[in-house]
Amino acid sequence: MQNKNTPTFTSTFEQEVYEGLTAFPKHLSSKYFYDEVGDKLFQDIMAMPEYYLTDLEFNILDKNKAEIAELFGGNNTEFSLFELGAGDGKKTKILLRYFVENQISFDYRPIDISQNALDKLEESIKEEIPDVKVNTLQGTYFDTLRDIDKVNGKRKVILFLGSNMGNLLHPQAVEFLKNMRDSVNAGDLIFMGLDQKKNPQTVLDAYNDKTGITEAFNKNILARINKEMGANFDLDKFLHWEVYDPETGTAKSYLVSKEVQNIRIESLELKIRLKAWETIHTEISQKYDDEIVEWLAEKAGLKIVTQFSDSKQQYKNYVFKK
Ligand code: AVJ
Repeated sequence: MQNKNTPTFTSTFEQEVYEGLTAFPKHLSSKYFYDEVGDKLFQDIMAMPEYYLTDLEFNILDKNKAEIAELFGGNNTEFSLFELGAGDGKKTKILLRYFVENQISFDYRPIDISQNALDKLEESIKEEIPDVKVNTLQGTYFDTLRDIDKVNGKRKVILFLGSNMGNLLHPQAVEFLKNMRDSVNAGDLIFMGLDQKKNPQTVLDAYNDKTGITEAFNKNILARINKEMGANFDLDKFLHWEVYDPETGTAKSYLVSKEVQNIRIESLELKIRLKAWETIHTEISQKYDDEIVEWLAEKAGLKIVTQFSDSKQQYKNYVFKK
């Protein structure tokens, strides 16, 4: 509902910023971390020693590529490999390369909201693994997932790597998995990376690096609001604050205002006041265990086919079917 004080929004980003910053407590969605600067910062995060997730998943894929290839279809079943939010495809390329070298029949269909990211990915695959048939699909996961259902014939395998589902609260994750379930047929597979509960210090360090890369990443949402909505956030007046609850497995990121601040957001015609030490919640990064994953899968009507893990069970790739 719109009253005379709410401006007309020109994007969901604007609408969600308005709603999040006029709510109590304040919040902003981590999906808005990612513009060109944010993408670059996330690349830097993946390269940090503290951010263990990327290396663990890379090694799990590398170690198990033969078994994964067999599971996806081997030399008998032709399949389409879809990927949600492929990024630079560094991890996926391990599989793509192995599939090509072993004459496995498949095509690769990365899905991303950013056409620019897809173009870069396609170009790099054409250069590094030219034998891969690539078809990029631009759009949001959910809309595109629905479109996936229109692709008939071949078996569908959906990749969702990097513990990206961890940005969702459990009820949202169940909705997400239900959407996945609705976009696959019997015999199709969903291959998903989910970071596991572990030493809480290890988790905390991954989201609180001393070099300040994660801090810059978290604050990039304010930088975007400054740039795109004519706001005047002073990034230095916020602390990057990370907490991890080892009971629930939820890591939460905040921006904490170090002093009283009056902020103007021009295109929203909005003025907000932050008290000293007031928080803006920006992200959750959920850590899982088998019980949580089994519960989520069950609620979404999915079955766990198998799982792959590192030797210390710090990260897992689960395979689901309908
Ligand atoms: C891309 C959502 C998996 O939550 O671990 C990295 C994003 N945030 N450092 C994560 C992120 C802070 C990342 N995901």
